[in-house]
Amino acid sequence: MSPKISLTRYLIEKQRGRQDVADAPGAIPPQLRLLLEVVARACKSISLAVTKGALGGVLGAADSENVQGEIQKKLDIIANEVLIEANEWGGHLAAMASEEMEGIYVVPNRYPQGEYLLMFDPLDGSSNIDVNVSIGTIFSVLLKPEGAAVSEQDFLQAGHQQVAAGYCIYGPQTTLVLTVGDGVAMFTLDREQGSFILTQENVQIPPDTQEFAINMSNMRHWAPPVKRYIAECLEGADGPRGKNFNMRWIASMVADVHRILTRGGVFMYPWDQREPGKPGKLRLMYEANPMGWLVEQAGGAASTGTERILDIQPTQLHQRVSVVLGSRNEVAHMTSYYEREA
Ligand code: AHM
Ligand code: MG
Repeated sequence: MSPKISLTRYLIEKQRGRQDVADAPGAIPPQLRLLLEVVARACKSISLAVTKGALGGVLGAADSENVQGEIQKKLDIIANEVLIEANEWGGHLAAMASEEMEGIYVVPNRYPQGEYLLMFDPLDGSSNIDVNVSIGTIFSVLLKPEGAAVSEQDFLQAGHQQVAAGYCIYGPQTTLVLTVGDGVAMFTLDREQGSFILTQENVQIPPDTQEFAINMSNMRHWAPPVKRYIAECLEGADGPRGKNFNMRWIASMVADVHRILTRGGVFMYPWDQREPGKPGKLRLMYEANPMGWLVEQAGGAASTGTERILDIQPTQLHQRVSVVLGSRNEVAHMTSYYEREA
C-alpha cells in the first residue's frame, strides 16, 4: 500500500524542488509553505466550528453588516477571526484583507513582518450556513511588492500574479483544494489523525460539459448573451446545441466550483440589471481570482464574458466582477455570445 501523503509532506516536497532545480515550476519558498500550513490549520478550526452547528452556538446572524452592506452571520465573523489569529504572528505575512473587513489588516508591530499578502473570503456561501449545506473558505496569496510600508495599493495585483490560491470546502467531507501554479491538488481532512491527506493530484476539468450553474431566478435581469445561452441550453436536444443540459445551483461558489473541478460544468454569476452600476455580485479578489486560477490550473477557463478574469487590473479591494468559469469549451461557447453582441 502506498504511504499516505499529508499536506505537510506535500508542501515540504514542493519546497525541496526549489533546491534541486532553479525555477522549477511549483517550487515554493519556506515562508509560503509555512503560510499554507497555517491557512490549512485555520481551516481545520473553522471546520470544527461549522460541524458543531447549533451545539456550538455558531448559527444565526450577528448584529452587524460587512463593508458590502450584507448582514454578517456569526460564522462569518468567527471564521474571519480564526484566520487572522492563526496568521498574524508567524512572520510570513505583511498584511491580510478579507471580504468581511473594510480595510486591510496589517500585521501588528509586535510580530515580525513577512513578504506575503493573504486575502480571503472566510466563509463563502453564508446563506447556506444555517441550512446545513456545504460552505467554504476561499484564499489567495500574493507577494508584497518591494519598497515602502504595506498599503492597500499592494493588494491591487492582477490574478495572474497570485503565488498560491485555494479553498477549503466544509461539506460531507472537509477538503482543501490548492494550487501553487503547477496544477491542482485535493486533500481530505482525516478527522481521526487531524491532518489533511492528499486524495487527488493533477485535477483536470473535462473540456466539454452538459451541466450549467446559474441562479435562474435572475433570468429577467440578465444581459442578452446570457439569456440566449441559457435559452439554448434549455432547448436541449431539440435546440441548436443538440444535447440536453442538466442544472445545479448550490449558492455556495465553493461547492459549485468543487463540483466543476470534480466532473466539469460551467458556473456563471454574470452582471445583471438589478444593480446596473455593479459589474457583478462576486468579488474579484476573494472569489473570482482564486477560483479562476484553480480552474485554469485544472485545464478550464475563467472569464467575465468579455475578458480573462486573471488579466483584470484591480482598482479596489472589494471590487466585484462578472464570472463565467469551468469546462473550457463551454466557457468559450458561452463567451462567444458576448462577442457576437459586441
Ligand atoms: P457570500 O460570500 O456572501 O457567501 O456570497 C457569495 C455567494 C457565492 O458563494 C454564491 O455563488 C452566490 O453568493 C450565491 O448568490 P445568490 O444567493 O444570489 O444565488
Ligand atoms: Mg463569498
